Amino acid sequence: MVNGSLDAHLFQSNATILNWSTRYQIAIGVAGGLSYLHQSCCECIIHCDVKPENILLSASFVPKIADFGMAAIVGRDFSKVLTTSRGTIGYLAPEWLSGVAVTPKVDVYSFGMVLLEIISGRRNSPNQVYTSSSYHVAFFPVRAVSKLHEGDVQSLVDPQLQGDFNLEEAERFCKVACWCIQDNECDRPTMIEVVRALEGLHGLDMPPMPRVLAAITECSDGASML
Ligand SMILES: *[C@@H]1O[C@H](CO)[C@@H](O)[C@H](O)[C@H]1NC(C)=O
Ligand SMILES: *[C@@H]1O[C@H](CO)[C@@H](O)[C@H](O)[C@H]1NC(C)=O
Ligand SMILES: CC(=O)N[C@H]1CO[C@H](CO)[C@@H](O)[C@@H]1O
Repeated sequence: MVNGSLDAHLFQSNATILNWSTRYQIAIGVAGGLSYLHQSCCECIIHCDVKPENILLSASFVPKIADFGMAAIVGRDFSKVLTTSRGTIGYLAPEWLSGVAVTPKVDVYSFGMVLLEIISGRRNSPNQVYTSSSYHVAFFPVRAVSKLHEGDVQSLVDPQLQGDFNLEEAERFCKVACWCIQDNECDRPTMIEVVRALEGLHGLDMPPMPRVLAAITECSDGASML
């Protein structure tokens, strides 16, 4: 894949900036690929390590999901319990830590995290923000849910695009991403629903704030700040 992996294009300062229509195409392409793995093959395949490093780009920026080293083939009843958690910190669904059977919804969670990174052009990793009296943790996914509720998705989009993006699509993408990263897998859409929602064919309600993520931003003095 001549254009390398998505992380290089999103996060490296020397890379050419991906324009909005390319980001749109990449997001829909990856969602379609995961939807195929989950629902169209004979067995359900869970990738288990969806992240920008594993999304390769062709010359015309068509995405391809790569690295199936952690993938799991599960039966249609999703009863298979994977004994060790697989994947990458920052993209891991909370149920990996609880020892329950994993379902394709772990990929939905990771996809939601990647989608936020496609929108913002930066890593979601939590940053400690110090002020004179205290510190708090700024975590982009939590900010994304708040801003979505405030109707201010504009401020979440990669500033390198200099405002050159489709706001309606950005709002749609942000809403989908925030549903994908819900704590409870039952609240997350399936990848087929994600594709339809990204394309604007399936409307979604306003997603609630995921509590597990919100807890990350709890302030040292007990107050929650953003
Ligand atoms: C950008 O920088 C990285 C290291 O930070 C390097 O590996 C890469 O080859 C550079 N890419 C271009 C297009 O110069
Ligand atoms: C976006 O970037 C792609 C790939 O570089 C290019 O083919 C396309 O014309 C660009 N679209 C716009 C609207 O600038
Ligand atoms: C940004 C970037 O690296 N674009 C390259 C994608 O691949 C095509 C085809 O090889 C190159 O022409 C671009 O420069």
